[in-house]
Amino acid sequence: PTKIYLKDYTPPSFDVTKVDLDIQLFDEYATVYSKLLMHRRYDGKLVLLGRSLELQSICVNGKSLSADEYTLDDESLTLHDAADELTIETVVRITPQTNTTLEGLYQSGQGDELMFVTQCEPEGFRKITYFPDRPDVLTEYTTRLEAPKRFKTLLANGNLIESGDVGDDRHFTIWHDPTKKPSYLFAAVIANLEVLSDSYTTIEGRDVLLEVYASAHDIDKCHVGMQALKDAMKWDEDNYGRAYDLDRYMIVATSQFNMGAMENKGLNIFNTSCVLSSPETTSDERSFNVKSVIAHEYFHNWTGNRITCRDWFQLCLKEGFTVFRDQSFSGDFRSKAVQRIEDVALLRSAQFAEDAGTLAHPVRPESFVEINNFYTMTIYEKGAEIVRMLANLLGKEKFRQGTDEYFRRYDGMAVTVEDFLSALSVADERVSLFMPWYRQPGTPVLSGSSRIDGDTVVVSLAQVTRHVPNYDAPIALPIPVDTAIFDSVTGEMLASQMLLLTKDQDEFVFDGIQLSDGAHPVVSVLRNFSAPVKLDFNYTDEDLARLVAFETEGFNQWQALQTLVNRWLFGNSDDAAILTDALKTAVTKLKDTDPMLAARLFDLPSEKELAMAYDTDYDPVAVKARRDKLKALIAQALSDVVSDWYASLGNEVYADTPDARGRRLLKNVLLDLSLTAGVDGADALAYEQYKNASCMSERLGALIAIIHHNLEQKQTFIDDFYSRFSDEDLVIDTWLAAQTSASHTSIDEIAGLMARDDFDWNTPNRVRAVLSTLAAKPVQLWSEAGVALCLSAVERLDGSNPLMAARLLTALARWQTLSSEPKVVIKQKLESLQTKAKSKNVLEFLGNMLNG
Ligand code: B3K
Ligand code: ZN
Repeated sequence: PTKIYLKDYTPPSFDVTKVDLDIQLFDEYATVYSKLLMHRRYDGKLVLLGRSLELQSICVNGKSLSADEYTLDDESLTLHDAADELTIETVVRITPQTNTTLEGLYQSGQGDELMFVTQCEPEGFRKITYFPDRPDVLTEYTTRLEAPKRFKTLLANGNLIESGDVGDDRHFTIWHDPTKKPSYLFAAVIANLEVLSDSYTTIEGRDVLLEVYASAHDIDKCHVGMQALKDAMKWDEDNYGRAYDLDRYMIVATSQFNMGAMENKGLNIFNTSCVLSSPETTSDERSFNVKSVIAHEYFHNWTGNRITCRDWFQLCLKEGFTVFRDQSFSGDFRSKAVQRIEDVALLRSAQFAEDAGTLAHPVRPESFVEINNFYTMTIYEKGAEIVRMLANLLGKEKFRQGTDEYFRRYDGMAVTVEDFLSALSVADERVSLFMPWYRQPGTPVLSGSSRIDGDTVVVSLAQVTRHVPNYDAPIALPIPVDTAIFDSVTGEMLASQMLLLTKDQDEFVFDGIQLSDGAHPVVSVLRNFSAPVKLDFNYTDEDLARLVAFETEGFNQWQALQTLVNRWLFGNSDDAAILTDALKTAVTKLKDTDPMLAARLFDLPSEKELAMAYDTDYDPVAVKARRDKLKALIAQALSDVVSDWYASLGNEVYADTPDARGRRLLKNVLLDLSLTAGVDGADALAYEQYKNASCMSERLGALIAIIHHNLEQKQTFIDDFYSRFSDEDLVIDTWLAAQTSASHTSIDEIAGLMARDDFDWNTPNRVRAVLSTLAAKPVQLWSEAGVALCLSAVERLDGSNPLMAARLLTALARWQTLSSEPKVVIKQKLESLQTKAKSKNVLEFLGNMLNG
């Protein structure tokens, strides 16, 4: 497969000033008429991109072209002699009914819920019509949709300008989008949906019609999403001064979708899993995720749509910034510390793994084979961390000054990461130091120590980043290290400062530290996880326990405990008293004031995250055993209080507040611990919680506990859950995941779940419910049968949905860290897949995995 390089970027030779589209849907195909007004900007050929299109006719300036006037291949249509101004009209036939790739225009759902939707980012528009399908070609779109009347919903971007009948059985709508946009933001929906409507008046006084479209069965699950949309609109006005710019904002829910959602201009298309929510069917975690994703897609309207990417190498320009924005938004709607804890836990378990494996790449890559393979944790989450470092370094006001400048300068343009940094530098010139963060792969390791000298505290810091093969030798990055000093006796904070390490190593001095009698300074570094690095600091265990007790910043309070946990997991001692005492004291204090943070204090790093510690001879069974042992020790140490704590949380009437969500989470954690400790009557508590559940979080928490602890009545509850929710696809996904996730569920049993009639390979949510859950269970995943199951799924999906196939394959990216015996077997399996796979997506990853 051919690689393309950032350094080869050239601007498009033609602009498209306007495009008129007419998409006519029939039972077995669709016909797409397109009229492009094009205008030459530079010398060069006129190339339109197209894939899987059947060209029926082409006219230039009203004259039909003969075959020798253009060249056609699988990917493009090239005009031999293009004038400087021209109108190109094409007619193509496509077959959305058989398009299983979920890119371009495709069929989703079945029966009453059958619909046709588009997914164009990054290169799906070329599967609809011939077009210069690249993000730096911005165009004004008018779209006519025509379909049988049984599809009552016909939507496209922008404003509805006309609708009517075509004969007795068919009808049409015409939409005009006044904002110029890249083709990847085009969207169309042909469906039979209900709509939930509302309105929002922007700070600029524009009345916006808000619509969420879903099937009749799901329309009552759209209220959480609608509220999230209104909250996001207000938040972007308050925090970034950004108001919405059209008269209409639509969200459409669809059940077959490759990712979470898509920010098409004025017409977002959402995976049902990221928009539907009701207390009975949706856990608190999923419901909060709905809010974050709705906000994310809304925020793209400014960071992505109005200011877009010049080329796909700049993907982090829109994704990193938008993730940072949605994280900040979400943190304003619950405990900020918990928000940060979750974001960091994801970064560590998924992005650090990427950076440590064969698929490591920079936040702004310099080459790729298949751009769809680069919608990664690195681009999104590490991209967000870079923006966060800048935001923290600049402080609220200066960061706002910088983003205002960014929006002022580049509105309506397709730009680069350099442009972004250059706008922010207006507020603080240190911004430009951060460019290497975008270029250099690998996670820096920050090590440090502190020492005291009279009333002076000296903090020494040093950094090192692994040399990722095929990249330049790593250089020192600017690392902001938010640091505070506490008095070990009183717990009082004596000093705090954002240090900026810009060299390989450096020392930072805090003068005039006034300690109380007999006290020593307790240094707390990397507060709020101020940089995406691995930290190794010379804390004593006793000082970590002190930080658990008195660190005022919730993230580092949690982190202090996590550091004790990690030390225990990688140490030889069986004594966990210092850790369990600190945990018990902190939870006692927090469980009433911040129950969600209290619940998170019980976190143990996931098995996947622990795997990161091994570059060779990784033994998943030993890692899991050590982790299970710690969990048992914690449960034992708290067994005298867990039942009381659980009881004190009582049975509440359902409420959707951060506090109530926190108490539900804490209840589930305590239930799990009671079962781990073997507390008398814990089984009965689980059964009771299931039966009396006021909402999905309580019911699912109980179900998971019942399954994971293999309780006697397990099957009864599994069956009950299934029959209660058999017509709720998303809940059945959860049901499959709950069973797959138990450590005692074998690969055979997992294969059994995949052999069920309702297991549908064309529905990514269903496939992920099982296989992404398996990916989080290293012991089974890395068994010979686990690898075989995973690779057979990749092979099967390689033809029908290469995006999903490649995504599943990433679960095996760190295969080289295993010991030599399994490695030999896996290598053979990967090589054998390499001879059979067809898609660029899978082949690019296999190439990296085998040679990287
Ligand atoms: N921009 C889309 C992702 C498109 C992925 C294409 N394979 C969703 C988002 O990040 O908001
Ligand atoms: Zn995004």
